Amino acid sequence: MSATHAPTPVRLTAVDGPDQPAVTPALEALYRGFEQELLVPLWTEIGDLMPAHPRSRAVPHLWRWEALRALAAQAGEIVPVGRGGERRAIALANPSLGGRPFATPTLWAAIQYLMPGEDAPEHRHTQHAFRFVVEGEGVWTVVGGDPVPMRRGDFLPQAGWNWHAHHNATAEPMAWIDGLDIPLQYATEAQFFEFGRDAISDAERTTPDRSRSERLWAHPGLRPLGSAPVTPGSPLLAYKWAFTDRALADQLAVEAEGYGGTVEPGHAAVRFTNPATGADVLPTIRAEMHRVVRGAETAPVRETGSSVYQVFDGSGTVTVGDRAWSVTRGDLFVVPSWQPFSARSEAGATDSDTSGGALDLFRFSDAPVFEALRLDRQEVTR
Ligand code: GTQ
Ligand code: FE2
Repeated sequence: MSATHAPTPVRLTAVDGPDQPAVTPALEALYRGFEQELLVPLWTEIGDLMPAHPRSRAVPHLWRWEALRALAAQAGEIVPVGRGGERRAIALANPSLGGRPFATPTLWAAIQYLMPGEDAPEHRHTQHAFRFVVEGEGVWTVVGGDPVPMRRGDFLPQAGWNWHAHHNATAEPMAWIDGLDIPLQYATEAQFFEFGRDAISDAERTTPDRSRSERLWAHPGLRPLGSAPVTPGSPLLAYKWAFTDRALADQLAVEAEGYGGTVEPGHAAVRFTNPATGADVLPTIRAEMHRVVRGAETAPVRETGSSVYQVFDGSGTVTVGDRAWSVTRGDLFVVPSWQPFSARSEAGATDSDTSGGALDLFRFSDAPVFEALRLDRQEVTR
């Protein structure tokens, strides 16, 4: 089935300009001829089509977690989750992307909410996805038949075309964020989607403390010889907070002993990687956790490609291009392509953090795509 599209006419306006031909009746006639034949010359478009440096349609924007969670809880009361709609997921819509549910031109970011005892039905799609948990627990995501617990601080990748369902096994509602490459795949016009079974099996509805994937793949530097990765992303389905936290704390301790190891003074960071390859955890999405110690400030950096951040713990000020916000736990914000970003960690009015005063920032981006296309560039702007 193909949609019918009304053809969009070409409209060319002859304008006076330094690099434009003289506006004459002959030029007007030429442009009418171009319109007739659906032709557009480069000389009227080049500034827009081939800018000197990246220009993002997306703008920096901040969403407050408190507001998101309240609306998701409201949705929990009145919007059922089931086959067809598939997920009670509510996406961040960048204010300059035409009302589309796109956080950036390439990335989807949503809050998802499951009520006690609820099931999100099984499906699969080509879009690469992950979950990140800023608070709560009680949901198991079942990926390829493997039930994986979701708890605060856990990062759970799920590469495209894996069957997946989620179920809340507790008496409390749970919220988390999803990141997917939906806008990128939308632009590629190469997506596929399939419904799975209406209900998962009793074995898949169990609530183990660790998934099979973790028991096989979550041993640093140890590759299981009997188990080959079966997906285009990481075979490890959960990166538990205890490991991430310890990696960051150890990095800062090694730095304090005078041996480096951090990105810059007071700024520790780790990337979530595929334990079978060392590459990014998903083909199209990079994910990292950053820790900025109290009082430290990161150097402003701009990069091609876009990012979404969620404050995991602590508070501080983040600066994105010409915007700056005081942020606290759960807040989400967008860094568009080539906009400088920096973060300062400082005490906040509503601090209840357990990070020793540090600002912990979860970040995901489209960097693997830009690296594959050799379009990755980075610049410190100070
Ligand atoms: O949980 O499977 O936010 O398929 C968007 C699409 C979540 C999911 C989203 C999805 C999912
Ligand atoms: Fe899904």
